[in-house]
Amino acid sequence: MEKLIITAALTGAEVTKVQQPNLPVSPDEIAEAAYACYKAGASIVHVHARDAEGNPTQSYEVYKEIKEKIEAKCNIIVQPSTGGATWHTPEERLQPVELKPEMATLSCGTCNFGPEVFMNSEEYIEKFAARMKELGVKPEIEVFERGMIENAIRLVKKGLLDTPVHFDFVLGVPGACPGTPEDLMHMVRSIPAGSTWTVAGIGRAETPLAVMAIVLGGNVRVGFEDNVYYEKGVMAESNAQLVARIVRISKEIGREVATPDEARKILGLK
Ligand code: KMH
Ligand code: ZN
Repeated sequence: MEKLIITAALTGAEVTKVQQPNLPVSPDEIAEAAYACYKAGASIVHVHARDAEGNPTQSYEVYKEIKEKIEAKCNIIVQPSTGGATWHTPEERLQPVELKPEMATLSCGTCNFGPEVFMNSEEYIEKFAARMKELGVKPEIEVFERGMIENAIRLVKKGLLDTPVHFDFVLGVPGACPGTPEDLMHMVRSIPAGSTWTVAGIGRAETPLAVMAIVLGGNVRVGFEDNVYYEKGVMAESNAQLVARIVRISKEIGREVATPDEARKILGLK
């Protein structure tokens, strides 16, 4: 089995400092949190930018600042979001891809997202995929519902997405696919042979689905974007604390954790 790739999803677009006082929001805070997660064992950092008021932004300039600050500290893989917040326009969302990061997320379908709708039309999925391909950015396919896997396979058939595809199953978003073990198994059985995958369990689904992924040969995403608690009723202290728990569990199970360079090899990054 390959070594385990741990992604730290540090900030997200929805969580606030009121909900999680240690949420990293400024570029300096995000870079510091990324470095702490790197030291704890993460090899990818999934980044959402915030503006000076702490609101989600897809600004090229803010992502550039964050990327440069992280890269000055360590060689963790920087994976900006192209999902942004539900109210960002597709043009806004695509901006961080122009920085030519090694990876970026690519949501492959529309779903409810709490009280909102996370809109990803075929037209824009294809535009995002085409631009990522032009710039040599490896997409991580965000899957919130089963049909989104088929949309990714369609991108492959149209020549807009290279294989092997890397999927991220985001399970437990209110309004989209729940985060049960059965749901994860169904997703894992539905992807083309040779694909790589990770799981981001939302809220209380985070740790159980992570354990499944470690055993099944998948990979794990944790962090405040997905879950702000360490256990029921107890806030997590930091993103790195959530990463450290996964490292511990993985070692106990006998699966080693990948460094960023080992993750680059496993994912075929250039
Ligand atoms: N904030 C969500 C609406 C991604 O980063 O690619 C979308 C999201 C997905 O977080
Ligand atoms: Zn995200």
